Amino acid sequence: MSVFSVDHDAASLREAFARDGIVRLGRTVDDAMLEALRARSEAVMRGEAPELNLFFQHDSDDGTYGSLKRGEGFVGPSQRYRKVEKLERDPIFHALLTHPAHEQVVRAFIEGPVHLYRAVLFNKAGGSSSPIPWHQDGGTFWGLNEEPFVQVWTALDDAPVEAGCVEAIRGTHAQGLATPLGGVIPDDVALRANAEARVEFFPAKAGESLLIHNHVWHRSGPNRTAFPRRGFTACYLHARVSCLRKKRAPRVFPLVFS
Ligand SMILES: O=C(O)CCC(=O)C(=O)O
Repeated sequence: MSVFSVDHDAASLREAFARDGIVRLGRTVDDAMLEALRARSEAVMRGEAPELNLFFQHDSDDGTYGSLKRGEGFVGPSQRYRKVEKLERDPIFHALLTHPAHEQVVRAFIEGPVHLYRAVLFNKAGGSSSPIPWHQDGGTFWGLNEEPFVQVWTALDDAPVEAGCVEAIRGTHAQGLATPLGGVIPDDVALRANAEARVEFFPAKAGESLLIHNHVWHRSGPNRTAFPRRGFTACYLHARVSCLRKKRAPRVFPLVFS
């Protein structure tokens, strides 16, 4: 694995992140690793890794977020899954989330042992795919005793505007959560904040990463190209962060950097 170092030293990264809540990290992953990740994504969606017991969500038939089906999981081989989670169980994705360039970024924010909250592939199949609305990755929905804030998103394919690149509103992380529950930002809140006029597009080339604050308002559009647009995101936690859920046994988060 060749190692790219990110475009910032720790101090300038912290400054940009505190100000904007989203920072371009430049190229972090080399072509060989990208090839392996893309091939693995396709294999996983064909159902070739049942032993990993991954979480799947298929894209909706009509290309809207509102008609996504929840709770169905794997519904057969398809390259139209919009989301695959628990990828820390896969050695190829595990190599990405523990990549030295990503550790360099995480270490600018978290000292000591680092745990992983989630490792997710966001796939937008070519031709048709649903957008992701404005949201924040936190709140009571995430069920933690402390709000997570560090996630590194990496483009596995070129992600231009027309393929549904990440979009965000700089600085919105500083206002905290729009709702205590977190997740999707209600339309009236987005309207009052004049979100449409403030949106910024973050197109990325394959292998480039973004550092995203969990509370920065972000979303992505449909993929209007003929090619897949895959992005992988890993959210990291201080080891002191714990799961608050009561109905089932609390989650235990895997250690990624010791
Ligand atoms: O990959 C995308 O389209 C968006 C990713 C995202 O929303 C997230 O990481 O929370």
